[in-house]
Amino acid sequence: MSDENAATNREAVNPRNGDGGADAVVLTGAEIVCECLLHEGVDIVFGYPGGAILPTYDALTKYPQLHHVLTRHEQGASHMADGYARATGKVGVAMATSGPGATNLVTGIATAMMDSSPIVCITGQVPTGAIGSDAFQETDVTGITLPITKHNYLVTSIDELPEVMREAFHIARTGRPGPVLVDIPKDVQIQEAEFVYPTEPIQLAGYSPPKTARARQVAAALELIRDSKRPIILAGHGISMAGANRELAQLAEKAQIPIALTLLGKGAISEHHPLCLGMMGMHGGAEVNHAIQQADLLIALGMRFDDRVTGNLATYARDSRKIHVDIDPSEINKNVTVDVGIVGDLGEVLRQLLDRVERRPNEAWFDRIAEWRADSELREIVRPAEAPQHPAVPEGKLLGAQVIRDLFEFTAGGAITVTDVGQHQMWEAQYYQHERPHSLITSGGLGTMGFGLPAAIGAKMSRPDQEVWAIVGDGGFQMTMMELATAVQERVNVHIAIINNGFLGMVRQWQEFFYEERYNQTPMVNPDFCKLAEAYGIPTVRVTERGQIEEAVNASRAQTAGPTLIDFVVEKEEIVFPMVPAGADLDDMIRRPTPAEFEQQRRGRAVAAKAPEPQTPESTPPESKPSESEEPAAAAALGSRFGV
Ligand SMILES: Cc1ncc(C[n+]2csc(CCOP(=O)(O)OP(=O)(O)O)c2C)c(N)n1
Ligand SMILES: [Mg+2]
Repeated sequence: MSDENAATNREAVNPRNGDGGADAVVLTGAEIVCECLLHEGVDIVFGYPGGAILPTYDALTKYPQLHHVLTRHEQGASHMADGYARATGKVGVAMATSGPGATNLVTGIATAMMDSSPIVCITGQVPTGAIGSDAFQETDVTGITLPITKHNYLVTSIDELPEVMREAFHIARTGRPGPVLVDIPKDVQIQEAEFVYPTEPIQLAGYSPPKTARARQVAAALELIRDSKRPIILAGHGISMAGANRELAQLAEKAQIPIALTLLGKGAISEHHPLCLGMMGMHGGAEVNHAIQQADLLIALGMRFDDRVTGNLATYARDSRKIHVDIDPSEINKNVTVDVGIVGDLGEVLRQLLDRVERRPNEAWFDRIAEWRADSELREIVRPAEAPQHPAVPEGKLLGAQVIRDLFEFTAGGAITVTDVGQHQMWEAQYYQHERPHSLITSGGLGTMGFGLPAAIGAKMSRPDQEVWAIVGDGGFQMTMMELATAVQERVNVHIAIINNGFLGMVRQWQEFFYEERYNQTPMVNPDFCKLAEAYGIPTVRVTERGQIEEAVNASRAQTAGPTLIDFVVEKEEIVFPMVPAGADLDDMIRRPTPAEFEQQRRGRAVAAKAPEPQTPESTPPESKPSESEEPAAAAALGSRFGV
């Protein structure tokens, strides 16, 4: 991530003499925090006050350029800062008091860490003299967040404060971005000192994010590309974070290499691009996973071989050579051993490769992928109205997958979508095709339920020009739905789509597949979400049939002030297909049957109902066999429960 957003809106405010110059002035620690925020280009702070941070809240009154958003829970503040950051690449800022305020930020910090999102969290701390005494609302937040921050600081002297603040933003936004926490004891906020904003270049021992690749590594990568017959690019979050989208497309086009996307890689290249295959991994396209397994060269760009995209590492892309480019050296050879590891900025490295890349396209490789895709299309349930429908689609039921597909159509694919975690998240990934970077915001690494609504509020506040949809499950929404009040208070025009299946749907799916349909603790008694939102004064509509979606979406889009909410009441027992069971081989997927297989199974079930007999192995479609996984796979259940 570049430094370009830094220090842009510095309208210097010196509350004591108002001249804003670089000359030293005497300020409190709290005022220094505000000055530094302005220097860093911050315009919005998401937070929640309390005793140990009160001096800074008081100082904020003198800085009207810093708009403070009062969340209803500190978790909301860290997710909003994260959503704000992901939508623009600017650093998001969250603020909280000590103790419970600080610990409430933790889930949001860990979420940002796992997805390399640049946020700075500022927490109040008990006075320095009281640290370690179990003082009221004391907690060791730098200790707690050590493993989930890129870096953190406890500021024990006001003299350190300006430099620490500057470093915090620098570390958050440079190299592989991530969260930084600055913990400031109350007395440090109150003390006074001369303040001059440091201007000398930041030099941190042991921290200098690499830029270009070594010529030898570039040559080695080019050789592997030239010799490959079945190459595939694996594009991750790093592409959009580095702003290397154009270079990615150019590389793929010049060398005629297909591209598979990780979940956070969506938006790296338009999903309508002919070389873009779509999403890989646990709920990725079967044709994409087959292509990865059959490839002779993986070119992994800004992705980290997460277990959700590799499946069983022992059998992962066994016959391929591997190139891995990442800004973070610790990612190279972490999960997957590679032939060529390149550490550098993706934009720079891709430009280095682009200059000299050559390859003869192999039509046979594209033909194979097309065959796999044709097979996937047979199994597809969300089809245009005029096409014959898959027999597995239940009559008169609204499917979550259909909702997402229609939302994609009726927003012309142009919205920023922010999801929560669960089945709806995977349907979003499968059915909302993204064209632009930063247009899908989702918790990929930590998989944080409750992320969706607050992150969408943050995203809309950083991109007020964009249409923003929060696509949330009925479970996750209830984890942070108190932030409806924040959206109302700030008049944030975020459109909320609840995919309401009355279940913790994704967990229910695992119980169906791997725990013999024991649906323990996954059905939910929900509130009336429309009435709930109406209590906040939010316009709502409930949708129970596919035919109602267009009108509801249009009505929602027509509202341009404040939030709106649609309660999509969908089929309870829908499954996200395909699925690679955890730990299984990547191409050993549970598939939805083709129409022909489905009819065959239906006939088989009818016969079995007359004269019950154990299922023959042949009645299970070949690719539908459950694989050996760490889950106690209930093989018998799998054969009979393939419909949606
Ligand atoms: C904070 C948190 N707790 C638990 C989980 C485990 N989990 C993953 S998906 C899921 C169910 C989500 O249900 P819902 O929000 O209704 O979405 P659906 O799957 O039904 O679309 C759960 C409990 C999680 N990801 N995050
Ligand atoms: Mg649900």
